[in-house]
Amino acid sequence: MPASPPAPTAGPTPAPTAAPARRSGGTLITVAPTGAETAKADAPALPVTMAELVATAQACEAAGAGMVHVHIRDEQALPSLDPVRLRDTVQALREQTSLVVQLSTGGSVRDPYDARLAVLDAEPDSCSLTCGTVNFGDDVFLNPWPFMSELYALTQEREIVPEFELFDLGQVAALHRLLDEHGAPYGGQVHCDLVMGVPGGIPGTLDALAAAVRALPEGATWSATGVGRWTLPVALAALAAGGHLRVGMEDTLTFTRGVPVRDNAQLVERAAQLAALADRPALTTDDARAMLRVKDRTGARR
Ligand code: KMH
Ligand code: ZN
Repeated sequence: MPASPPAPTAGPTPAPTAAPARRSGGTLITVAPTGAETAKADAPALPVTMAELVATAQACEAAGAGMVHVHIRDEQALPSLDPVRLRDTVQALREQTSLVVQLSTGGSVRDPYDARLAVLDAEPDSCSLTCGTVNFGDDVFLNPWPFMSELYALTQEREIVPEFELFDLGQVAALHRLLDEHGAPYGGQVHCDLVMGVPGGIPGTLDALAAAVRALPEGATWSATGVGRWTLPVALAALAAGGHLRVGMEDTLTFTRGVPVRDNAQLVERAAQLAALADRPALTTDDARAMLRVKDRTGARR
């Protein structure tokens, strides 16, 4: 657990500065293949072993993914933040794919803060950083200011690019506070992911997406993720607004109404098709690295 909370400050009220991103350029497709919420028994295609995760990542890279957002599981396929397993996972993904490797620091709603901070010891290219506490179905996903603040400072120290996960509009204000108090992220590019449609968070509507995008810091890049039935509406709205896409079995298990997802690559293939239709085809992994300005860890790659 990080140090006790500082005295509340008034905090800067963010002016809505970010114009919707231009429609030019390609589309970063991030795949979130596993998550922490779904049981393997309920979704047999969910990648839970290292071999399954690497095979999924390879198939998703071939289908157009540029980055992989990783949650790992233990021997019983339960969510895990085991440090050795995390490090081995990063290494395996680096050796066997070219994807930008992003580790989740959100973990599951039951993971303690110290284990979530220790995720950075595995030296990923990127990590998720959720900008506030949010109701999460019947649970609460805890991200109090001291934790966020400590995690952000650690990303700067370790030269890891954070992806700011925004589950609600108020979290955009907390993102501005992070940037105001700690400065720019490693690499200088602020990259966000709007996670829309979580029960308790921001809905996956066009109005909500537009409001969130308007409030982002100037120059920020962003992707959007629609959970469950919000997957397609959010993807289409994000492309229309110049954003990037995150898809995967972490966020949806249904391909179309009543039809279960075959596997993660199927979701990436569809995202790549939508991006191509929008005349913003999927970015290569090299382009994804350049866009996110991740550290060159070539020495640690193949
Ligand atoms: N599993 C959720 C409680 C993240 O990866 O950073 C949190 C989550 C966000 O998935
Ligand atoms: Zn996640």
